[in-house]
Amino acid sequence: MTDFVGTPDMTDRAVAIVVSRFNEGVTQKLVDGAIDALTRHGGARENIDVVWVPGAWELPAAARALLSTERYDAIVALGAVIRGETPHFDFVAGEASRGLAEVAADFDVPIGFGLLTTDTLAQAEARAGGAHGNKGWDAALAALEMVDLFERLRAREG
Ligand code: INI
Repeated sequence: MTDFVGTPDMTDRAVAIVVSRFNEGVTQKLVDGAIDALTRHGGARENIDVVWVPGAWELPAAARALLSTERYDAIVALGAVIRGETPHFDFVAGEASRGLAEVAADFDVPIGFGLLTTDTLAQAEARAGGAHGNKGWDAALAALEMVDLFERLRAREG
């Protein structure tokens, strides 16, 4: 039996953070958390690009455009969809999530999922550096772990 587990390590790797401006007070904190996670795990700032889009709906298209450049080992997708502020919450949150999963599968590149979907602004703030941690940090770390895991699995194949 062999266990495979990735170790988050951004040394010599490039990551793009794609983030929505909608609810920017929250999403900027997610970006701060993601950058902190990446740099604490060996990431050089020049290997981190931060790409802003209008809202969560635009995240999958931007992720696809970024991965088409073949410059990145992983993407970290960040946003905040808050139910109280929109009648089309389910469409925006659902399609953004589905779209990101589809892009990750199409390109075989990890996409860390840091899209908050909450009922209230307070719940989103609690997950962006508040009582419930920082989901930007978590998404960045998950993306790095998956990059390393994929590399280990490919090395095993070869
Ligand atoms: N986008 C978000 O990222 N969060 C939201 O809460 C939100 N609300 O409330 O509507 C939201 N809407 C904008 C959407 O993502 C698109 O940017 C817009 O429809 C233009 O395509």
